[in-house]
Amino acid sequence: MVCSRNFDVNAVDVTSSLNQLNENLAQLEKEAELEIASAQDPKSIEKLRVAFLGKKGRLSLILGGMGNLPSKERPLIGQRANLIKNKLQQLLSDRLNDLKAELLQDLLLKETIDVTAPSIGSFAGNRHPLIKTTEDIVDLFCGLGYSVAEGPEVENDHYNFSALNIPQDHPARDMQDTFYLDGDLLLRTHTSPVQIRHLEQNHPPVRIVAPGRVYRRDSVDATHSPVFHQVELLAIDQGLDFSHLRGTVMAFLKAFFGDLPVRFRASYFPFTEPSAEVDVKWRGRWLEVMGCGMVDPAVLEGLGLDPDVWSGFAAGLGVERFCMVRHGIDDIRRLYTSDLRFLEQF
Ligand code: 2U9
Repeated sequence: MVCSRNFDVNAVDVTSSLNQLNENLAQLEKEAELEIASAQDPKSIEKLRVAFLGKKGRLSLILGGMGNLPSKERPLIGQRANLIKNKLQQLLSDRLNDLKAELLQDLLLKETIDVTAPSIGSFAGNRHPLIKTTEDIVDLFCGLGYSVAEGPEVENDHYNFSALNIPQDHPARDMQDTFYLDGDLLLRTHTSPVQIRHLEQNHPPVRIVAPGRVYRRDSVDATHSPVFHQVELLAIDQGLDFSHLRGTVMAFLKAFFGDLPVRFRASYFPFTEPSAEVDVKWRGRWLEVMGCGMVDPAVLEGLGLDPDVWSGFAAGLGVERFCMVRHGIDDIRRLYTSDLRFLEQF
């Protein structure tokens, strides 16, 4: 008997190619699912995307085998491949989002601030001893009813010298002693110009204290610096005399140094008459701490104030000296070298 069944060899080939393709796709899907699920970081996700779905990835390789299929079978395989591709893309993207969320969570946990942890201390800055001393001095005068006045550090000849009755040939005007700038500008050698400017704007009675930086052409040594700080005070009223000056200076020195012996020595300044220098007895030695005097009538007249009606007293001190005495500092340069080991002590 002749076998009547027709056996189409080509049909067998097509079926096996189709099966093989479907099997490969199923295998790829399964493996990709497993590997995506076990990826541990975003980099691995990207590697998997390239390995499975990239141009030269496994899906493309499998689809390359579609060439063996008759054209009517291709759309079916193509559709299935697309479904798998979309599914894997979704899985990759979901896993990536999960991993990113986990990373963020880890980071947040790591960066959590334990508000109950003990402090490591604060590194707040400190006021410079010169500033503290200036503030203390100014505060004491404010307690006596004085107000603070300030003015420019770059001055002119009139406010720094002429208005203060300092003659043309006075040594302070010398190039050796004053820092001159262009024209008749200069760096103020004392804060007295502040009081002159204040009196131009304010009619007496006046009680002001003028703190600030001043400049003199001194060479640097243990007690001199070309830049230093002054506090000056000025009181103008009717009926002020030397007893008011003395009482004010004594009250201030007592408040600053405590109960120390104080002496007044006659002296000379062009802007005060009479003038005095004041010493305190500090650790067994007389120490000069300030100068003072009754405002010279020539200065009052220059400001349009009648010396028969108005009188006043003034005083000036160097803050560095006060600061050094108070803290036992032996060299003025220590106050300017910004050495933290020194500054942190105050
Ligand atoms: C006006 C009138 C008078 C200010 C004064 C001193 C005395 C004085 C020195 C102290 C140490 C300067 O830093 S120092 O070298 N100062 O001795 N200063 S009376 O007299 C004035 C100020 C303004 C209108």
